[in-house]
Amino acid sequence: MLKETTLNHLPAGVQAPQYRRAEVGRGIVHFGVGNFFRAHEAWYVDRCLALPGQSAWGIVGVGLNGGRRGEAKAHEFQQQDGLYSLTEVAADGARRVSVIGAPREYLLAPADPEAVLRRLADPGTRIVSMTITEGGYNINEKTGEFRLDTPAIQADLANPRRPATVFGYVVEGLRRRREAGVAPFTVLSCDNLRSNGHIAHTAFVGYARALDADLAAWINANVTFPCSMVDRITPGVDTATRNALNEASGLEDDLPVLAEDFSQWVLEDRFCNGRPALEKVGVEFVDDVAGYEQVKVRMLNAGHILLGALGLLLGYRYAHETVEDADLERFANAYWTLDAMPLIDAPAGVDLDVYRRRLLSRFSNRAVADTLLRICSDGASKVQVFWTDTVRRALARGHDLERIAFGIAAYLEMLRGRDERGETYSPVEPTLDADQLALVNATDLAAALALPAFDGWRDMDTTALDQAVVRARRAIREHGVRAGLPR
Ligand code: CS2
Repeated sequence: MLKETTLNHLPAGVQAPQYRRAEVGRGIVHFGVGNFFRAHEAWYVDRCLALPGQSAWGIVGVGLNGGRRGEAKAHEFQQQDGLYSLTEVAADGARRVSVIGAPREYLLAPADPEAVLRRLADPGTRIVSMTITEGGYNINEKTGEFRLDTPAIQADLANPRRPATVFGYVVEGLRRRREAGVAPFTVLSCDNLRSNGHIAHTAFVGYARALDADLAAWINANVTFPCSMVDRITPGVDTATRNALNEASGLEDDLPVLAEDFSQWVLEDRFCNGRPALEKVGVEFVDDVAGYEQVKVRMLNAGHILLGALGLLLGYRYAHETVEDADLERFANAYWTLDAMPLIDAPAGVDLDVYRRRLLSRFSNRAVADTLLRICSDGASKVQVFWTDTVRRALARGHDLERIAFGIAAYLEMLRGRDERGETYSPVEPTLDADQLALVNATDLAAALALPAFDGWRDMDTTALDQAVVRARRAIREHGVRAGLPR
């Protein structure tokens, strides 16, 4: 088993943490210790820890979900002393395996909420980062405001000293710091959102305001919420993948992570209480992240869900299969070059066509074996986040809507859970209830356009778009995806 005590005899070819773990502090608390965080932020921080003067920046991981799964995950982390292996694979199959030691501790919030609050209030905690998914910020897309009316937020507002949501925890942690005269921490969103720092600001200050106006004003004045663009394709790890990874590495790791060799992190340098020397390990610090994030979200993420929906309908299950299909590759290229790229304000020095070509090569990485069901999971939130700007600009400029409509149609048809070969699969849509999901099977093919996924452009005149979506859905049903693809 991978543990602190086995670090001295790792199999050949596996790199151990390059620092003394016992000396590593707990400067960062992270909510949402999923595979992406473990392949991205934790990997950057891990390399920082090997540099002189950086030992304060170890990570405390926090899991918010209890239940059997949450408990099992916490148990695995605790058993392995927070250690896990990361396998990075290139498109040509070359791989590198390292043991990541940056996460020093894992706290399961429902099991011990006070331990999490103590950690948040501790002066040693100087950054609170999070990967809580695109849909996790509880923002009403129509108003842009934090939603106070959900049961989870209502419960935290009614009992703010015993919170259960990330908003409740972070704001209670900040309240304790303010009361104790301790400087606040930076709140760092690492989710794929438009202006993720601003959205995090809206969310946390919005929650605090509903609780205590003075505290909200203090947070507003003293806490920083840097924007960031995060990027690394990190597939899910099922039992078969876990076994294959362990077989290849020679490790006995219950929590291995797999990722592509590419990684990018662009950050605004606004940290109110210090930060690790991330610039020394490849993180780019810029004044304005917006352009980088437009490129990433509207090209990679939007392309992902587009190819994901079309691919699932055609009977594919993996990302690389979609770009190996000449029709889908052509369609994705048309979407990027004709719809997405002309509307992106790319930062100086970023060549969108180079970016597009690199995307195709990244998507073709077979060793990553990224599943289309993962890519499309929570599509209702992703469509909203990844497509809204492109759709709004296209509507405003009277731009050709065919490909966009076809993408929306494919997403809706995909939700029906049956591919063109008649095989079924189970789309993962945690935010949609049964009535909403039933809309995709309604006889009225426009009915599903009422889903919140499309709220981002509902205030505009969408008649032409809606009609094109209905036509595309009919074409997909009658002639199949391939025949229906806009030329
Ligand atoms: C994917 C992302 O699930 C998705 O929406 O597009 O997880 C994607 O793999 C990452 O954003 C890559 O950085």
